[in-house]
Amino acid sequence: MTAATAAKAALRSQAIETPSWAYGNSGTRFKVFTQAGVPRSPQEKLDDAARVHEFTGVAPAVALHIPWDRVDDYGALAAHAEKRGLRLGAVNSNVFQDDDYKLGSVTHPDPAVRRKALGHLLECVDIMDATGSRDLKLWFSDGTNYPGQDDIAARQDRLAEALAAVYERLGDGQRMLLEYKLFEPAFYSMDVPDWGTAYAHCLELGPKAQVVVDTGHHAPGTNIEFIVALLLRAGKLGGFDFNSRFYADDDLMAGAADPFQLFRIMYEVVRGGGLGPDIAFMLDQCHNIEPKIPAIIRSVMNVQEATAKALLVDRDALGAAQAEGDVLAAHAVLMDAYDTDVRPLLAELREEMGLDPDPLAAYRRSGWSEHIVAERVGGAQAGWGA
Ligand SMILES: [Mn+2]
Repeated sequence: MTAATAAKAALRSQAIETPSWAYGNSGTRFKVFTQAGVPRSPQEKLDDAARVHEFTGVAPAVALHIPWDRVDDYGALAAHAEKRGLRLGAVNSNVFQDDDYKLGSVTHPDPAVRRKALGHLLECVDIMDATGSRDLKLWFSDGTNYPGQDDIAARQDRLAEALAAVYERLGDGQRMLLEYKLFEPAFYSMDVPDWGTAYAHCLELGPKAQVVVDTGHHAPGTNIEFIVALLLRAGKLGGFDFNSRFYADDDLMAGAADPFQLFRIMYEVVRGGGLGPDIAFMLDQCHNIEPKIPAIIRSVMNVQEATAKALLVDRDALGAAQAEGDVLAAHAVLMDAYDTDVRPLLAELREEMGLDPDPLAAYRRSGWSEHIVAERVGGAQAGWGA
């Protein structure tokens, strides 16, 4: 098998999960901009996600966010997805938008607030039972703004207690993915600021607890691929939230700001044998100023391109150069793969999959964008409600 054939086989089975919230309105803390044709319901978000999958062939799952995607009948929502060739992916919890959570959720000093937050997390597992979702994604906005505001270690104890209660509730085949974030909304201390904190909690919990790496949640200059390699080696990498950042948690399109970094991350994934179903390849982005569906298609393609380049690294040549201590030759092997234009290979793959070689052009021609602008009139557009 040639390298290109092997790469295509791996790319064909890659599943990139798109986030329901990326289809809705979003913005910064200054302004949420609305767009015509934006979904008014979780069902309409799935209708849009189905277009992304239709034209890329590799985006079969959609992550939900509760309460933004709350419905009366989650089984019916799963059926709605299935009818469109999709499945419901990770359930994302939200314990950051109620007034009660001003000082934290599961780490709040008041036990009543902690109980409320835990109740929401357990509700998310109930929803997973109904949707057939495998992963519960936990991100906590919890933290403090001022030294002395609360007891740092006590907050870790409260966090551990809540995580243990959720872990206990997980069914067979279900997992919890713990996300970390360096700062924001808390500015002095976040309760899960980094991979090490997430890893320590997941290690204590057991095999169903895994770390999720959101590429936008690190300090500038952080070597994210090192974290990926380390977590993979420890069997604790549960998934990714892909997005791009220039300065903070910008949530821009994956691969837009630093495609070389995305390639380096995907190389560690390939090298560590992580390109399978055990790792969730999710997008976590907001499209504030650009049209949403084509932006998501473009992001999926960017992840595919980085993956293709990572698959083309000549591992034998790299290993030989590394063993000989030939610094420049080893670096050249990696760069040769990165510098390869993989767009023809991906176009070929799409044609083999019965797809248009150019997903963005095919989407434009489909008329879906005009259709939703004409059809989705009235009602309340979905958004993250900030
Ligand atoms: Mn995230």
